[in-house]
Amino acid sequence: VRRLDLPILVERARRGEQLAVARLISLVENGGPELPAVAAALAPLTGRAHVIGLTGPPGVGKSTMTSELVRQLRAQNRRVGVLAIDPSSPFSGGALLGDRVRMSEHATDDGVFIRSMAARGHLGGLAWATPHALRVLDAAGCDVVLIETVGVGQSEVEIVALADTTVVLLAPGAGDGIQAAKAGVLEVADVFVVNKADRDGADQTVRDLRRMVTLGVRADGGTRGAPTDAGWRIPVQRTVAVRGEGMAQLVAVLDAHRRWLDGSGERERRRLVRAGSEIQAIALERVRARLDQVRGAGGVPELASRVLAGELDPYRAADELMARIEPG
Ligand SMILES: Nc1nc2c(ncn2[C@@H]2O[C@H](COP(=O)(O)OP(=O)(O)OP(=O)(O)O)[C@@H](O)[C@H]2O)c(=O)[nH]1
Ligand SMILES: [Mg+2]
Repeated sequence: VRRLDLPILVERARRGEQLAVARLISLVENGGPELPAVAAALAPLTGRAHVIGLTGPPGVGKSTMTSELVRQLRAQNRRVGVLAIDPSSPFSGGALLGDRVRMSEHATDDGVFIRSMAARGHLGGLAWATPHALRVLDAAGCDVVLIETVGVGQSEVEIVALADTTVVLLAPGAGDGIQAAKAGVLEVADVFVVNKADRDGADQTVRDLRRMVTLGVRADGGTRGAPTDAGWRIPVQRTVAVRGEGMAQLVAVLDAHRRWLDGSGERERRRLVRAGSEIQAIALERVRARLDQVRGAGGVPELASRVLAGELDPYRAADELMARIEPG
């Protein structure tokens, strides 16, 4: 992108032009030298979208639900963005193809912006690229942005931390619940959904989750909606996503959470935390790059051989390395 193209591109994206939105997301995803300029151009246009993360074990129905949520939100004439994070896990092989078929009914709707992002090949997963893509969709006037991730590891939990509202999907049966608990996704839930409620054991799973929520099984000191009267009571919604059942109720629950976030100041607090970690990540990346630039005497290989030779301990070596990048 030539320098002068950027304001035009951003203006087109702001008006909701699909091509401009896709182009901006590609730009930020590639992490090129335009990144700071793009971020600067988008910054004044963001902060409106309700970012909803959907996570849960493989096959629980996240993509089906995402598609159903899009349908519901479009019926209310809201502009919707979808980010599907492909974790390149062995579980999701071929899943994206099915998702494309499912999503194809929305493909010609100019009020829906769909993007798949591959986590593979990025150091540290997608954590750094996702906020950029979110800003593009936010600036494009999306009222809601849905992020779908498979809840099987730490990187998914990190991505979920980008959401205003985190929905954890489970299916009937203890196995899924235990799996989710192991992955740590239970602790980040603002809303529980028991999907596949057409299957046996749905009542039991709903009961288990409600009990868990009532007991306040939270690991983070309660700032993410502990079940107090003043806070947010984590709802447990039953759905049959394949039949669209429970979806209107789920949309109402999500809207209620957004209102609670705004009214309680919690949305502001979460956004501050998010902005802080993004600044920190960018700064750390810069420090790392500057450390890498120290070559020859005082560079890492040279310091390492001095540590091996017993001339230096690793702490003194780190001091010497840091001294080389200190300003002045
Ligand atoms: N019986 C039943 N099946 C469902 C329901 N929702 C989704 N499914 C089916 O479950 C399968 C997996 O659904 P997906 O939406 O692809 O699940 P996912 O969580 O996105 O899967 P991954 O992205 O691979 O983790 C599909 O065959 C769906 O048709 C439901 O409410 N009831
Ligand atoms: Mg999926």
